[in-house]
Amino acid sequence: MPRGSSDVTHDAIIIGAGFGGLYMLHRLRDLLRLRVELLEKAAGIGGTWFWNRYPGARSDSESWVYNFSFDKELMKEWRWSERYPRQPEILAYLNNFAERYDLLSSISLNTVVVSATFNEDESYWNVKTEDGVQRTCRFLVTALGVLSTTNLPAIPGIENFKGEIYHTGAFPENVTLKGKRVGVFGTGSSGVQTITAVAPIAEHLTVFQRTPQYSVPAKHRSLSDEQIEEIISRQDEIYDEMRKTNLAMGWVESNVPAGAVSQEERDKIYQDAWDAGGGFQFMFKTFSDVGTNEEANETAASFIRGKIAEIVEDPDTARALTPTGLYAKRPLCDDGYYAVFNRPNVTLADIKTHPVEYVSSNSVRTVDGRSHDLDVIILATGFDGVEGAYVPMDIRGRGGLRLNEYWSSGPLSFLGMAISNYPNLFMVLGPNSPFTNLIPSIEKQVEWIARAIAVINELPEPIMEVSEQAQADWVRVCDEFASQSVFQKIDNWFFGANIPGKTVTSRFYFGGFSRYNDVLEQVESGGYAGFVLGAKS
Ligand code: FAD
Ligand code: NA7
Repeated sequence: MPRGSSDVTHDAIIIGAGFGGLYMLHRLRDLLRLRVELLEKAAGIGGTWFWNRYPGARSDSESWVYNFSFDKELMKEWRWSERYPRQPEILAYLNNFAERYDLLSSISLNTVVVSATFNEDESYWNVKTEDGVQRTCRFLVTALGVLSTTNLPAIPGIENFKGEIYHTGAFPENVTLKGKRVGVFGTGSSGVQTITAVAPIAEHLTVFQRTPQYSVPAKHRSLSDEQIEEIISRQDEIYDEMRKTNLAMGWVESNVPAGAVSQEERDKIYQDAWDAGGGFQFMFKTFSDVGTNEEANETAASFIRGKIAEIVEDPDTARALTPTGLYAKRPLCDDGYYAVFNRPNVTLADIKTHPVEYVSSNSVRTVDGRSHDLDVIILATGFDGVEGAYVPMDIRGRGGLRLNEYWSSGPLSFLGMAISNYPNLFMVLGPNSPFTNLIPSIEKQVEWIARAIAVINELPEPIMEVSEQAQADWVRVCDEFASQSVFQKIDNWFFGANIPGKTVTSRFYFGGFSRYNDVLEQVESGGYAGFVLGAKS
């Protein structure tokens, strides 16, 4: 039993029941034997995979690396049915995980955390929920997700719309779109998946496109029993190899620059990647510098542009669908996205050229005088990413310092897990966490935090806080890696550029999974270098 535990209602409180929070609960409750409660605002567990029930929703990390690797038995037992798992299957996986470890008994659903205040005299956190209940804890772990606050943009007159209206990131169950006139705003990853799935069932689909996207085939396929057995037999190998990579995707990134081969050879490599499927593979497994060098990037971009011209039959539609700039948004993959626009029941409304004039009770009118009659509007307009879920919460650290103020020029963290002035607060996937397939990074962080908490609990004064210097150094490292990436050269949610008024700055560590793990090990083996341990102030 940790010292001081009798003074507080809980040893630890975790917020968020996605991959991060669920695993954290298991580590702290079952391995460290702490008194823990997990608070989740949704009516069910699953995080992203609870909320994103839109048609076509799935991961584009491959299923066999989009799961927990710490439980080798579970990895052998769970049989993913497809290469890229669909939302219901990921949700089923997480429900199974929660049942396996009896996690639900320690989770309070429909519980929104509204504030958390650090008591400096007694070194505990006071956590308040919307229903007015207060809990106190030594350790507060936020696992709020990087994509859990929906972006509802100001589309003129949208409040007039009398039909159904949904955001992909808060999509209800059992929505019927068959035979309806559906409009989709947004052509990012969620939009492309939604559009491709809705086109065959809607009476009519109108796609309101602001920025055209580069997308490559996903090449979805189901996994045969033999393939599943083969993957299971190679799990250790896959995860060992993953530790040497940047993206933790379960394959090795290319180390050959695009300029090192002839155009003929280059096009063959792009064609092979197009045939094999996968957005991240197309950007990172083909050549080493598509994500960093503008000339190399253009070779990939022009290859995709050529494909759009081949696929889309109507030249005006093809032109409107073709991006002209860098291939530098999150790489997308799809199930026949561009071909959707050859269907007679699909219209592309290019709202960059002809913006929305207003939305009426049953239609969207654009400035070229066209009126698009709709029964349903789907907003695939993205998220207030990374720290977006922290904003509505009133989190106060030392001296009552409000996190929203502390982060007013952009979020600060050390390793994406700790914030100076906020002792004993740990974040899973906080700002400036690694840009990877996220489950391996979540696992690393959860395990690191759990070991840190075990160490803190042995201290005479059980408290740990990162220094401002270590935090500033980490932010600088993140800035340096980001400046090498093409992602920073266009408007991107990774940097906060999708939300009007949000500070555009680094929000991910682009130094890679392997290097990140090395840093975590160094900090830990160096006695938590960069942290102050056991000092109240
Ligand atoms: P989340 O799953 O987002 O869980 C956070 C939880 O915190 C939510 O349930 C939320 O309700 C809760 N919460 C937030 N604020 C409060 C509060 N104040 N009080 C109580 N509860 C609160 N990642 C990949 O690596 N590969 C992919 O292919 C991929 N595909 C994606 C596709 C979509 C459509 C989306 C939206 C995301 C995708 N992601 C992908 C990212 C995905 O979010 C992560 O992989 C992972 O699921 C995040 O888990 P998490 O536990 O960190 O957060
Ligand atoms: P994204 O990638 O942020 O995409 C949002 C889309 O919505 C994008 O096409 C935006 O156009 C569009 N958008 C945003 N605001 C508007 C308005 N006001 N009008 C029209 N269109 C708008 O979000 P996703 O959900 O697709 O993907 C986020 C992550 O979730 C993704 O990386 C995956 O990991 C899963 P823009 O490009 O800004 O012009």
